[in-house]
Amino acid sequence: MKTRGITGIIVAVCLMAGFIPAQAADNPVKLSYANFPPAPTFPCVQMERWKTEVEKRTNGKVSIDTYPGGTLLNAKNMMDGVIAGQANIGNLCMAYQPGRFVVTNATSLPLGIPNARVGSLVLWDLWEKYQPEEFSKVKVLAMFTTAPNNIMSKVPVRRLEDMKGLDLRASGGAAQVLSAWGANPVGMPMPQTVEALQKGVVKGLFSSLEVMKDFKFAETCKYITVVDTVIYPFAVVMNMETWKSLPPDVQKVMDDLRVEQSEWTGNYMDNHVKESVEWSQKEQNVEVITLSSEEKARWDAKLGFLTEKWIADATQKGLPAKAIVDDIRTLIKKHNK
Ligand code: 3IO
Repeated sequence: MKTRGITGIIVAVCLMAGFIPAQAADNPVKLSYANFPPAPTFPCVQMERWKTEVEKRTNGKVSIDTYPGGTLLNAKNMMDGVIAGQANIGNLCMAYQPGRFVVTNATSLPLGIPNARVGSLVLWDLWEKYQPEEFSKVKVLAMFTTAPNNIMSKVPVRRLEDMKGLDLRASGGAAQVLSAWGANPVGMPMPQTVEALQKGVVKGLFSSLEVMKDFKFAETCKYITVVDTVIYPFAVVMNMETWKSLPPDVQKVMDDLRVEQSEWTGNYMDNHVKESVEWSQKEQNVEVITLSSEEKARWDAKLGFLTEKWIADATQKGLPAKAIVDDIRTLIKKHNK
């Protein structure tokens, strides 16, 4: 009895003196965060930014161990790994499982997302409005997109005819765009592309241009053809049990970060694309090919059917497909102001 009373007094004194945060910092909630590409690439840069902000804003109550480079979960088992609790948090590219993320992958239809900042905000709003079933087993912490994809290749692509049969790496909606242009899309997650290019399995890739610098693709791909067409959508998800176990003040920090983190990542991507293209031109002698407006019109004319086809397929799956596409168009206008 007597001892308890003394303990109570000690606790009370500690509380008054504000010692509790220090104690919490000694014993923080530890979370693992898995990512599939190497540390210097944009998905991992945004992961480190989120980690830093959460640790700071929770005053050390939370500490996050990050696992870049597929060391904990890889590109294709990210979603299932997080659902199963192999990692508390994971970052995934939705294009790697196109049939699984039908609603959010509609952002990679050729609807004119102009940059990653707008793309990220559009994707976030779309997800929030439709809350598709495929995310019901996880807590969504951020969503963002790449900048529009362009062609990076070992051989110059100056006209639509140069695309015929060209082996280019791409996934999901971006791969369908390549097919429509007559190229031969080869599907694989981004990290495998380094070796595929070296071995000559592909002659280039179709993705956002920051990879020229971050993966050093500029060393093998000496040509960029600017087509600024579709984006790749990404999500950051947390295991639902982990989410439920977090104290409300920690949950609030993470909730308040969701849109901010999504937009931050879009902005980072847009700026980094510029840097990467300048570096590729100056340091790697890369040629940037732009299409004349007549030539670009020929490329665009090949893509019209993709959205119609997506609407037909998604309608058959019972989705409000037409409304989803209309919403994406409206959201692009809204965020592009
Ligand atoms: C991507 C994936 C990992 C690291 C950097 C990246 N930049 C663009 C992407 C998009 C993507 O996943 C892809 O397959 O092109």
